[in-house]
Amino acid sequence: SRTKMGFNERSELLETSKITQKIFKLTLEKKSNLCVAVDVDTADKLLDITEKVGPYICILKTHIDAISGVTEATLNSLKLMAKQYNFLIMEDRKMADIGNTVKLQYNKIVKWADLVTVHSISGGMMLKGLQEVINEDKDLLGNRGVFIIAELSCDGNLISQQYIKETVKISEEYKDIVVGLVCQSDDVIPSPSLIQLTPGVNMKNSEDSLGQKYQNPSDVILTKGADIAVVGRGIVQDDNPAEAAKLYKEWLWNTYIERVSN
Ligand code: 6AU
Repeated sequence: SRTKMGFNERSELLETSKITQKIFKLTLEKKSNLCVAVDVDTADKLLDITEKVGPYICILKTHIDAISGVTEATLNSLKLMAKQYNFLIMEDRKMADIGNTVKLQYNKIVKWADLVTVHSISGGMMLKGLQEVINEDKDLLGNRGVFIIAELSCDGNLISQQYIKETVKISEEYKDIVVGLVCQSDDVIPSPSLIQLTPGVNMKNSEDSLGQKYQNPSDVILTKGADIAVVGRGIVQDDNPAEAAKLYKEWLWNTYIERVSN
């Protein structure tokens, strides 16, 4: 099964896309399957936290539209740090409009973010819009990818089993740009060539006041089947984000090693 296979073996599958291979390779080089959600409110904090967690992560996840004072220079610094510390940048925009609108939005994001999240609510034509943006520039081909939201971690969300099934179908139709699914259970991902990204991870809390549900790193890798785990406030709001990132990174990676060696 997918969860028993190592990232090495999965990256060598014929159907694994170039950008997915790049992610697998990076996790193995850094021994990190930690994605940090830098959910802060100013550009200064974004760069400060990124500098601290950079060495421990495979993906830096942003909600850039929630951050004040972000300029071209901020994005350039972010890109420089991504190079320096060897991680990818994902803008968690959760795009959800018609193909043409998504294309306009993505034209801006594609310049600085390696990865982007989308909802599948609009169907396959939205993915086609993104594909067109990527195909227009040969430097982007193989260097850009999409995670599709198949499940949400919060209480009361409206996603149904049917919606999940249809989402999985779309992910298989656009394999050259879809690197994986954002989901909460180990039976959603249809193929070992796709990556399971799972948020809702915290060592100290089991929920927040707005319906977010948390599990610890072991549970999320072993029970939920996450390949890469997303940690936000558990790291960003810690007194020592670098130390916290290191702790999460080691716990998550050791659990992944345990999972694939049994
Ligand atoms: O660890 P937290 O709760 O501070 O942050 C979790 C991060 C946030 C959410 O926008 C995001 O993960 N997220 C997502 C993603 C990654 O798409 C999906 C989901 O179901 N739940 C969730 O929390 O930046």
